[in-house]
Amino acid sequence: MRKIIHIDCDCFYAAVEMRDNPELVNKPLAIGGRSSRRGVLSTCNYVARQFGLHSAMPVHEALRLCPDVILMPARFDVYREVSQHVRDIFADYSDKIEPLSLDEAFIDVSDCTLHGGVATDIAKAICKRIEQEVGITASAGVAPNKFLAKVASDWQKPSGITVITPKRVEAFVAQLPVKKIPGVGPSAMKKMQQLNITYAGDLQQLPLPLLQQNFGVFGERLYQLCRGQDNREVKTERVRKSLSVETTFEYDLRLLDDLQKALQDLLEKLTARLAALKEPYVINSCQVKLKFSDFSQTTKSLVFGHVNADVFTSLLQQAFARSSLPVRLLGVGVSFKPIEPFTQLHLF
Ligand code: TTP
Ligand code: MG
Repeated sequence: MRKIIHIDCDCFYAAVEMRDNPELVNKPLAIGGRSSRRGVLSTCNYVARQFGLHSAMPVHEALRLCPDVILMPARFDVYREVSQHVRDIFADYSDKIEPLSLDEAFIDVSDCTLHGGVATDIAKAICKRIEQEVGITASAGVAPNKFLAKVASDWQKPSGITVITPKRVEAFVAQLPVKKIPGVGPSAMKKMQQLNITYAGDLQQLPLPLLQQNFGVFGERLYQLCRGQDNREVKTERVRKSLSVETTFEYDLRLLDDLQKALQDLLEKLTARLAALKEPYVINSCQVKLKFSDFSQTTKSLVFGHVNADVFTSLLQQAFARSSLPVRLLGVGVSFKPIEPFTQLHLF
């Protein structure tokens, strides 16, 4: 029995904009729109959703429903960076992580021993850390498989954690509207209506051949999904190219001394994370990242093959000298050399 967590950040692009400009928090906000070529919203915050706005809505319709909506252009570079930060948090709990997009991922925590191995507590910890360390909120689904975990993360958005224990699976799918099943689009929904089917529980009454007759190859999958069954593994990402850890301080730090203390903690964490890596690696370079109180950031790196405190201290000093502002975030990381088959032989 697997323990799968699906995490999906709440109104992701809009959440990042609200984080960086808190004045937007209680106002209707949409991303995309005028600036995007297709003239549709990428997403909008939950205030805007109360007016009926949603992703992929044409701008003119959004403005008709909510004339006061604030339209902002997307800042993909920032979203990618935030996404990486969220993924770095996941990596503390498992190395079986399958990102589906910038703001969502499956995490297989079957082997995680943190929080007593209790998947619900791990999900709570992850969501709390995303809020505290990244400054946005996420929702989580906890279940014995990917299908149920994904449906669950959407169940109580925003900031909701929904748990479907193995015991609850049967009752959960009985009342699960079929339109919530991934893959059931408008044409499948039309068929469902013709067959008088509303819930996954209704679908269970149909024998496999009838499902195949009505839904083609998707029929067999539906047969499993409506019973809450899904055997798919969490597929981990390709080759890892880098590893980093960072921390956002409760109060911005002004003194190099204080940063150096924080650096030692981070290096310990980095070393532990490296030691826990299952795949072989060769370090190519070391990097220090600083984010200042105005959110500007700088990185300083050096081609060097080990995690060495003196090297990181020197990188920190050079990065710190680049600004007179206090520091809100410190990060340390290493990048890996691609491993040739020949080198790999030696490592194994
Ligand atoms: P979603 O997770 O689908 O949406 P969301 O995070 O904005 O809101 P929710 O709280 O419901 O999860 O998508 C993640 C991001 O992907 C979203 O912030 C913007 C982008 N996106 C688009 O650009 N176009 C789209 O049609 C959708 C659905 C998302
Ligand atoms: Mg989302």
